[in-house]
Amino acid sequence: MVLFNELSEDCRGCFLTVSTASDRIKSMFYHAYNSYLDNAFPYDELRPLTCDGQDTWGSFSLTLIDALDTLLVLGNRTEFQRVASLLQDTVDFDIDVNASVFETNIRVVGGLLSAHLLAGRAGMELEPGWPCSGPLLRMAEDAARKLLPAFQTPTGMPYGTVNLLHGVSPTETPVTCTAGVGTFILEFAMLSRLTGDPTFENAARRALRALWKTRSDIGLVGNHIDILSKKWVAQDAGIGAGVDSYFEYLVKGAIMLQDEELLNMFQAYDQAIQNYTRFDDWYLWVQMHKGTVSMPVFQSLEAFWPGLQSLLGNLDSAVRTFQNYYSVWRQFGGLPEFYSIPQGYTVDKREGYPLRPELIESAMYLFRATGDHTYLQLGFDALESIERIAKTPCGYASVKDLRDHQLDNRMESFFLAETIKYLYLLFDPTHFLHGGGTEGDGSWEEGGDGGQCVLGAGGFIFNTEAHPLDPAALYCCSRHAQDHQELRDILLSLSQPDGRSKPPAKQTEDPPPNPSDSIALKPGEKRTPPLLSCPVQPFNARLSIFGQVFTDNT
Ligand code: DMJ
Repeated sequence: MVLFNELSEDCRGCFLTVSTASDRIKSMFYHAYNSYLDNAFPYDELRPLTCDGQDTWGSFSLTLIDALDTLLVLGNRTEFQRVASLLQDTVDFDIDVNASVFETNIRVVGGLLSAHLLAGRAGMELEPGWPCSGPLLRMAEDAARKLLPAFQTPTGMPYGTVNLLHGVSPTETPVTCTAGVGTFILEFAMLSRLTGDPTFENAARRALRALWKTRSDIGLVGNHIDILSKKWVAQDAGIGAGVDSYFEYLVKGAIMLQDEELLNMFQAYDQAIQNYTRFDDWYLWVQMHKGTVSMPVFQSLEAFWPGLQSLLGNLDSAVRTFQNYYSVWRQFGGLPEFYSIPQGYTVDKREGYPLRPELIESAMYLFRATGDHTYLQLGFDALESIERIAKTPCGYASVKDLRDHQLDNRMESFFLAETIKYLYLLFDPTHFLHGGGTEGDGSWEEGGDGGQCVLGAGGFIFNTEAHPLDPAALYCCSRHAQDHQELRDILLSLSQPDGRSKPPAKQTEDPPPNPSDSIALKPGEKRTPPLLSCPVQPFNARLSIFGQVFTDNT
């Protein structure tokens, strides 16, 4: 919670509002959540105007899966426990449903993985060996396995849709959006490291590398690609719809996995994006081969970009871009899906605001990085607008048109997974998800086979559906640690001057290495700098972390 003495003079008048913001956000959550449970469960989504439910992205009680970790974020451990058990009893992925590979991954696999990793903190009874095993992990793995047939293509780039029972339909279109190819590495790498099955991470990496090779001579990617022929079908390059989370996952994948390859990819893209698409701190759409402007439009999905830039330390431009986007919010009391920059107005048939989180997400990162109360103000504005425009007796409805406040009969699951979560976290800068461990609430747990790792002691990485993943979990499971040791042995043997290989480690005698062993120097061994390093920073600067503190030592 933000304290009174932390507020600037001009914001002290709003102290009362600040102090009650968290309560208001909780009420918002429970109004939406209880309405879903009472009227829509087990359907995917609540229809807030007719007060009933509908299946949308599958048929797996999507809103409940997506909302599960938000319950814990708001401190409701008992309901988290109840729902985690309920989902185990009721959700079945063996269903004859055509599902979006992308949406199922970010909402279902991401939601279950995150809940699995938070289960200890939520007071659930843990299986021996957690987090390397557990019922929610098995569910996440089960769901992800249903997606794997989509990746079995000659290029490694996935189809956009898969039937959960029968695999990819022979008549399935090979055209996938860019984000649909490149938004898997966070969930799939975590899943591989926890389960010991490298298939998921390999599939995600293969798709990323294939996509990278298709960039144009000027370094841009388009919007939709034929994953069989590798031809770009939609050649608009930008940072919004169809592309957004591809860039997000390169940055967050680089941070979570300490992966230089992903960071290099993003930095090359970022240079091209800044050169060709950025004008006055807006980002336009351009033709991917020529760099000529194809659409001078800002899309609400692009509003994640200032937050992402802040993770890289590009604060000045992030702040200026946020101001542009916030001016649009103030003009309409929400972000229209499309906004024509030259006309300063909405675009025909794109006047809606389906309660998206992106601007609030950026505000959360930028408040953490700067402490500037502008970002809290955006939080107040969002709270007021959503209550005033979108609240119905039965939940919150997507705004069909921000000009006249007509509503749509839909409440997307990301409203509970993301919008409310980021809003809550914006007003609670000491929440464990911002830093955790001794600097946060002092609570962390040991996990892994034989208690090999410490969870919850550092920062979390949010997947694109705002499901927090604990990077420490990557090093918990011996099946992964053992692979790591074997790889290390091979590399060491290759580096022997006479090419002699060392005998492989005897597994019966050599237990899997403790993660901390892997960074201990052996006699005569020389320390090489890590690819990415995070020097210690005062807690307040931690979120800019990833920005100011992340240094590329290569
Ligand atoms: C969410 O499902 C995710 O944030 C995704 O990356 C983009 N669209 C919605 C929220 O707007």
